[in-house]
Amino acid sequence: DRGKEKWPRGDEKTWKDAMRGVHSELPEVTKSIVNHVQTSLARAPYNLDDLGAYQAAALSVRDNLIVNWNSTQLHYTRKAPKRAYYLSLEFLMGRTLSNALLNLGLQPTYSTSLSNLGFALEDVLVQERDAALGNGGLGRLAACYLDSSATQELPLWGYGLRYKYGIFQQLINEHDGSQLEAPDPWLEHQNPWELPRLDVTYEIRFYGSADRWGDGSGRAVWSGGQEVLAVAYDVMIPGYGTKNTNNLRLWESKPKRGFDLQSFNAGDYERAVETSNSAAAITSVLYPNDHTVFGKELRLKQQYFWTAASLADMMRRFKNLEKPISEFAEYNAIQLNDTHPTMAIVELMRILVDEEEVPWDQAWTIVTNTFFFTNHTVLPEALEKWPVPLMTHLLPRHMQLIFDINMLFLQSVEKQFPGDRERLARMSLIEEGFPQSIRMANLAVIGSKKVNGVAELHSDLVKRNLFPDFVEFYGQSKFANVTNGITPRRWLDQCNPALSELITTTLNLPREVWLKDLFKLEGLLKHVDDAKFQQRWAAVKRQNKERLSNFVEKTLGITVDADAMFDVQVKRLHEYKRQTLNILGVIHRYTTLKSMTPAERKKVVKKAVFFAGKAAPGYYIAKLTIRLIVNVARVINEDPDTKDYLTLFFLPDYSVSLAELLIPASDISQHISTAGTEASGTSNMKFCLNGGLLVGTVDGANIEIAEEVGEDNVFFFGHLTPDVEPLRYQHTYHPIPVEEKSPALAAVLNTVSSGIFGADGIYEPLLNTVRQGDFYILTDDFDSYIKALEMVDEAYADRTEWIKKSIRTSAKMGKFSSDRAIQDYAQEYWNIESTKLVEE
Ligand code: B1H
Repeated sequence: DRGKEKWPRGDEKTWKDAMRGVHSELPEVTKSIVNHVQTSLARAPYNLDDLGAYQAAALSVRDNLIVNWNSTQLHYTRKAPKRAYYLSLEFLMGRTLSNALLNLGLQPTYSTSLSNLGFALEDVLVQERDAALGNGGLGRLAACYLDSSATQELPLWGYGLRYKYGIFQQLINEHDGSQLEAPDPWLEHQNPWELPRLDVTYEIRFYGSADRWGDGSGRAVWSGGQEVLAVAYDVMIPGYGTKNTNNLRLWESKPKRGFDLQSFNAGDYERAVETSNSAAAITSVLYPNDHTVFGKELRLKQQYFWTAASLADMMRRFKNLEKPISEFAEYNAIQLNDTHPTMAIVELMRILVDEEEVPWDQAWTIVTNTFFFTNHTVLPEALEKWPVPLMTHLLPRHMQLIFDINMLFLQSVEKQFPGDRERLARMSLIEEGFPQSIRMANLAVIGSKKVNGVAELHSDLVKRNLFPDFVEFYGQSKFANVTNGITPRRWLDQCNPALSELITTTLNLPREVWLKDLFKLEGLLKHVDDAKFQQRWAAVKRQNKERLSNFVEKTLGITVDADAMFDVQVKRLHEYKRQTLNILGVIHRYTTLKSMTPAERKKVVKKAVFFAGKAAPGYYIAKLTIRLIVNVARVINEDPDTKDYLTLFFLPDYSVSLAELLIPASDISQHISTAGTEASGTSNMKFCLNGGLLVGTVDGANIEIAEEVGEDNVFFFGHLTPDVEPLRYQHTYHPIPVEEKSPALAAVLNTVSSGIFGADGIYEPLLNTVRQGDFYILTDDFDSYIKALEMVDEAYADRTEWIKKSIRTSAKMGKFSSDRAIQDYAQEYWNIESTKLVEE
């Protein structure tokens, strides 16, 4: 409604002075915002709404970023340090304006200026759409690493794709509670944070034929086929408390000019238009299948298009240094974010061997000194394998190179382990079958200098279960660990300003200090017994719970009691993450409450349970889980016997912005994957940093969190990783009925089957994943899960003890800053150094 108010919305004199240019007393920022309203937006200040105010403020902030960005790039060019490149198919950036304001130290200025013009900064900030070019943890990790490397003044660029459509928007069908997907046209209202570089383009070839020189050099000529243009868009990445502003370069595909001429000349207009559509299709949409790969041609096209453009760009930059090609790896380190960019290894070989005429062995040495590979999952369905016929058709020269790389590699294996044919078959880049396929993980391992997992346990499993042969072949030292991290700028200061303020006053340190050195949080420990501080700490949590309650009331129309314990599980829907275990636990709590007398119920801790997360559009079981959650919520929230004690919410369309609202409001969050399946998890770190406690399995980074905060501050349950395989074996070959293993769980399954959350057996396929096979061992973990939740209730009943746990947890999160993680990569892997932009 405020948007419809007539001009002047703020202080009339401020607007008029700014417009007339009689404004010596006005802050520059006010002038700049008004100027952008009038010129860039071509709008009169009359009827300017919050969206207009956002756009003008963003453009004005962008002016500052551009200056810093330009100086930083010039500084890097002049200094010519070794650079690192982070190749990721996903960058889940979220909103930018609030982050840019924080990093530039301009938040107070813009807040005042906007307020003089009649706008509240917080209303303006929420106008921005999330940049959601990612699925989940892997993409958000890339975004946190960009923030940290700019903050640490490291010469690092990100390379990705500029998808026209990011992750789909999730809607919930009002009728049956199921997930619906809608496109995410995030670029609809122009994106002020990117700089189109229409002059930075590369031609990327597909198809055609590859002819070997036949001189024994291994060289070939690749020609014909189809060429597509890659156009650069640069996203500015400001560091916190520094002028250094790094770059994220995203490629957009478009048809090459004259590319369709042949078809036009042949009079086949329709075909010409069709091909040009197919060029644009490459960067049209982000694949929404977190953890699952399908071997689609378009996905391989995306991967090659992106890695080829990025390498061409790096090569051009390197050539400007006028160094011999043999020094490539002394100036460039390339981090592969999972196997998705593995084609970069082959493409660099192609450039070196075919174009630069570097002898094969020397080229391979350069390649294996340039690349570093991070694995993010041990789930077999996420291990990329491309069919040989597809690769041969789409990238014939690369297929030859892969065969050559493989042959030489297997020869070296044979030399070390003579006559071990099974070993050769396991280690080969080619998996036999009909058709044969290419094991991208094996290629990433042999083409990289180092391989790392993302938490201690995970890195161990990578060595033991994924690549044991390669560990034997190369030795232990090629395989290492870098535990993931999160940026405390977004995940504390921005999303929880009240807590940030309290920490600053309590530590008696400028926030610039502890936000750059998160270990400083340990200083909170000496205040843990201070009753005043405890009260303030609790008040901040309470305020954040109310903020979330207001949001839920606005979006779902249901009121939430902020006195209740807020229990949150938010992440992609996946069987291994076991949202099913959680919802079955909720039903157990519900039936238990139902069986109590009113007097007994009054003694139970009140609880509000929140779920959010997207399911891959083709993942039937995950979608069925959402449906169950939504329909259980509809029953529970209406039940007069229980609704004062237990409520349940599925918040649609989980996003970075929604996480920023949910995480600070959580008392307890759930990270309950089957042991050994969640590589790290990063939201666990975010919840703890914001003073939420954690109930979880002994998995991923949960383990290291417990090491930091002490096991008495974490609610662990469930079987350990070494138990899982034998239990699965038992489920397959000697199944024990659920009724015997866990009568409580059997009762819950029967409740769902009885139809009170929807009849006609719609949930049977989901229930059967537990009753039969039970790959994720819910029956084995259910009882200890329920016990852990009882312990949570007990602990929560003692408010003071709980608050102390909360303070202790937050105080020990230093290790999980992405600043620590990125320093680890910079020093132990990339060998790059900070280079501060100094004022001219
Ligand atoms: C993670 C993925 C992933 N691991 C394939 N693997 C994808 C794999 O579209 N694809 O093909 C997309 C994503 N994502 C996550 O990475 C892990 O599950 C988390 O445990 C981890 O915290 C995160 C960051 O390392």
